[in-house]
Amino acid sequence: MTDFKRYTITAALPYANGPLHIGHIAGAYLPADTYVRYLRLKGEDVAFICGSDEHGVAITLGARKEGVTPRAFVDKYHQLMKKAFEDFGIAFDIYSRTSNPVHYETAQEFFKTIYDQNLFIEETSDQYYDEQEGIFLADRYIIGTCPNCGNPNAYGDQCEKCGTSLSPKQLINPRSTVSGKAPILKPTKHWYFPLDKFESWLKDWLIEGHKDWKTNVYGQCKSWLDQGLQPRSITRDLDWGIPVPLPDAKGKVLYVWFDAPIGYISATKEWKPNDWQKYWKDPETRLIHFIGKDNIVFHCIIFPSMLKATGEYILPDNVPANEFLNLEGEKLSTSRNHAVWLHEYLLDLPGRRDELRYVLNSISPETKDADFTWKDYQQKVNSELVAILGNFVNRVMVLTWKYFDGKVPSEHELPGTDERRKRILALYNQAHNDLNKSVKDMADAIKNFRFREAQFQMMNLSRIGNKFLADTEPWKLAKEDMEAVGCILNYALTVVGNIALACEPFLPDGAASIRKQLNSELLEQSRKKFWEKEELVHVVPQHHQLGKAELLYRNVEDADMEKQVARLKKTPATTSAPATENAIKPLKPEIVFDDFGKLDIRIGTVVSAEKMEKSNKLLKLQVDDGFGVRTILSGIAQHYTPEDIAGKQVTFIANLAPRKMMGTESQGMILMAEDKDGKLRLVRPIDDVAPGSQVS
Ligand code: B3M
Ligand code: ZN
Repeated sequence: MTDFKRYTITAALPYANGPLHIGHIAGAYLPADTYVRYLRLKGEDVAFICGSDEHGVAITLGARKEGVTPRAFVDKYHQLMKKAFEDFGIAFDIYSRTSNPVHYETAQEFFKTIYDQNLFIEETSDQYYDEQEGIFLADRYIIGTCPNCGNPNAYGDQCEKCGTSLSPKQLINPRSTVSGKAPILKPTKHWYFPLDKFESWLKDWLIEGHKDWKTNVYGQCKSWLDQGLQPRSITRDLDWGIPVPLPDAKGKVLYVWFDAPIGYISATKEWKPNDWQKYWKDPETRLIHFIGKDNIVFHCIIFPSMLKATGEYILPDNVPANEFLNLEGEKLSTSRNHAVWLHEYLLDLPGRRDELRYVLNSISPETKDADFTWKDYQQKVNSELVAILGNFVNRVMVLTWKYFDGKVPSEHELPGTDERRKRILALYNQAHNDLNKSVKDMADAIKNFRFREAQFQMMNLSRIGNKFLADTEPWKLAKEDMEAVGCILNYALTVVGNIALACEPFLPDGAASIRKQLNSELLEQSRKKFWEKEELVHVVPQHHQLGKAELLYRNVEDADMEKQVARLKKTPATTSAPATENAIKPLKPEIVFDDFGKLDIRIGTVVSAEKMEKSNKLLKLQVDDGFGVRTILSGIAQHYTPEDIAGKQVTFIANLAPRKMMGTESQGMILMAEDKDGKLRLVRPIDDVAPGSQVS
């Protein structure tokens, strides 16, 4: 990694059209916050920027639904989100909003800078217009049938079912979402940003220059660029938004996706009015955008082109976008109230912020969509946070109080050569090596935006600590060798101190509690050294008086979880599910032919099938693959009996790395189609073919 002088870290500006839920947190804010905490601990100069996105049709439509003005609407949700972020402890340097005057100025200036270079295309064209309401119908004001997948309720800017980005004219049978009427066409003037002119530059900068980006991000960008870019309209006929700063543009405002990312810059200005430029204009500043996957093109293609067009700003060095989080096996949905709302969580489960951070980090949708369940939450808290980390810290504290009145025992080499002491020394050496390795791995994972892995390595410190105690058994030595007990606990306290340092980016409340218990100023002083050297540091001086032991984490009770699950089942009376939602999953990002070519898909004949012992999901199949018979385990026991499937032809992936499940190796994967109600059905040829036939 190149050395940078400072960091500008942004997290997507959430629309001020509803409260925050755990999907938002897992997607952008928690990874950003964890990363920023890490940078600050290292002593880096960081600007951590966010704010509410208050423009666009998401706002005007929401306000209309609630029967209030857009201004009142964004005021309400801005306050709600700001407070929830604060209460949850997301440590932004500033949480601004795009209706601020400084943002209006900044966005208009930005527009003018590009306009003055004659880059925009000005064009009058026919656009859909709702005669009854007297408004032009852009983006979400218009719905119709998606030309790509046939979804009858695709929006004018995007089909949410297949993910295709659309323009209103592509919709079949368009109608206004306001009046429900079919629109007429009416001429109107707009300004277009010539994305096509940036295509070859983007190929150089992004496709050639940023192969280091996450594959989900890089792949989406590549597929956009492969399809070729077109000019994009950056203005709208709306009465809510930032006026286009030109004399002949009455009634026109900037398109929300033009102004919103500029909001990062305006927020920085608001934070540091006299010193903001270095965070945006100095090439030694590293700009990183944390976002969810639905914002990738805007942050990787459109905004960088806008920045480039001005010639004044630095470009993002990385955009570690996350995939989506589901809840209890279903898509999170605001309209169906299928969500865990952050402000409600904080009210219902007070004093438990670390738990949510921990669970969301450990299932972070970094490479694929992930699922949050309350059962898993309880399990992770009780058997990991409480039983591993909390338990280790507590044991060490309690033992030190018991044997040494809470004073750190003397620090000395363990003298003597008898077998027992030699064994303790060997265990100490082993633990020390393992701990240092975990610290290194943790830091490496953070640097590469792999927070799941990083948190796992952080937890390893407690795992290793627990093992060290279990192996050395200081409580058994207490009668005969107090010197050895002292050595063991002295080292265990060092581990506790280093855990306090290591867990700060992930579990800030737990870290504060350990600091209080250890009561050592050295902890604060060693922070930077720990994160710079990425190895254990000296943190608890001998004879130092510890604070009182307190429990770090508490078990989550069944009753707490039941209450949360019951909450989910309640659908609010005011809203009903819109017609656009159904069980068909959105299309995955486009792939190239080579990606497909890597799969070896074949037809085989099931020679025999049986239930796997002790599993109610798996069937064990013997499949004739043309070369011989291979064993494939398939999770279809609830959908087919062994008799149903024996003798049938199946489609399977023949070159998937073998995987062991319940002690048996599975040599491939049977392909299934999942019905709307979750039922699995075999995929197989209409006519029998020879076993081993390749599917292409
Ligand atoms: N408000 C979209 C979203 O919330 C949008 C992000 C803007 S980031 C500049 O998904
Ligand atoms: Zn579609």
